[in-house]
Amino acid sequence: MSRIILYGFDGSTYVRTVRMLLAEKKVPYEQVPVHVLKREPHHPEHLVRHPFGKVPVVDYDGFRIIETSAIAPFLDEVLPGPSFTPDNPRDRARMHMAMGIVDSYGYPALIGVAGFHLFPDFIGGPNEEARRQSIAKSRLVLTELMKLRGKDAFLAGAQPSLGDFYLAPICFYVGLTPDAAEVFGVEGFAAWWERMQALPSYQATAPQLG
Ligand SMILES: N[C@@H](CCC(=O)N[C@@H](CS)C(=O)NCC(=O)O)C(=O)O
Repeated sequence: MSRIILYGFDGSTYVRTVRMLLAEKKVPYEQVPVHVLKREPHHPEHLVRHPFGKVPVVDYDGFRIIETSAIAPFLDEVLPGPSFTPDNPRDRARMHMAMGIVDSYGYPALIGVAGFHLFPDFIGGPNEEARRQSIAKSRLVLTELMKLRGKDAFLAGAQPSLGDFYLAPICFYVGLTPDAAEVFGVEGFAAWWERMQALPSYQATAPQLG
């Protein structure tokens, strides 16, 4: 059996993306809880692993991988169990669109909303104008992702994919804030969110708060 070491603490949304995938694959792994709010990704020993000071990082039998967009597809391909990458090229493109949208626009906007309420020190203090902009951008992101989903149960088809594992951990934090109803009040979101929260891999990877 391969040895997998995951660097990153449970509170990280990108780390949870990888943890959800590993939970779905039912594969054991070791975890080194590099803590983002304690700024541990910027400590010298972690910068050796990830020169840009981020988590997750994965070692797979000594092969080091950084960036979730590389880690998740790699693990999905090499590990046994069901695949979370659609076979069909169009659905696969939808999955990659979802991952790209979350990475480029969704994460900053949604974490902007969550950070305003939950980690104001980490994001540089509460800023009401930034909060309003983050809410508007978050709604745009979720609206477009739900259009991408269309009539399917999940973002790229009838089954969950890596795209869903990207989005759900970030929504978790927004769901803890007083802005959740406004951010989540876009067409189609509620049904998707209910399905995601029911997944055992989502439930098994909830971060311990406090
Ligand atoms: N592009 C990276 C982004 C990962 C990322 O932003 N991770 C956050 C935690 S969710 C982090 O490490 N932040 C540390 C920091 O910015 O100081 C990836 O896809 O893995």
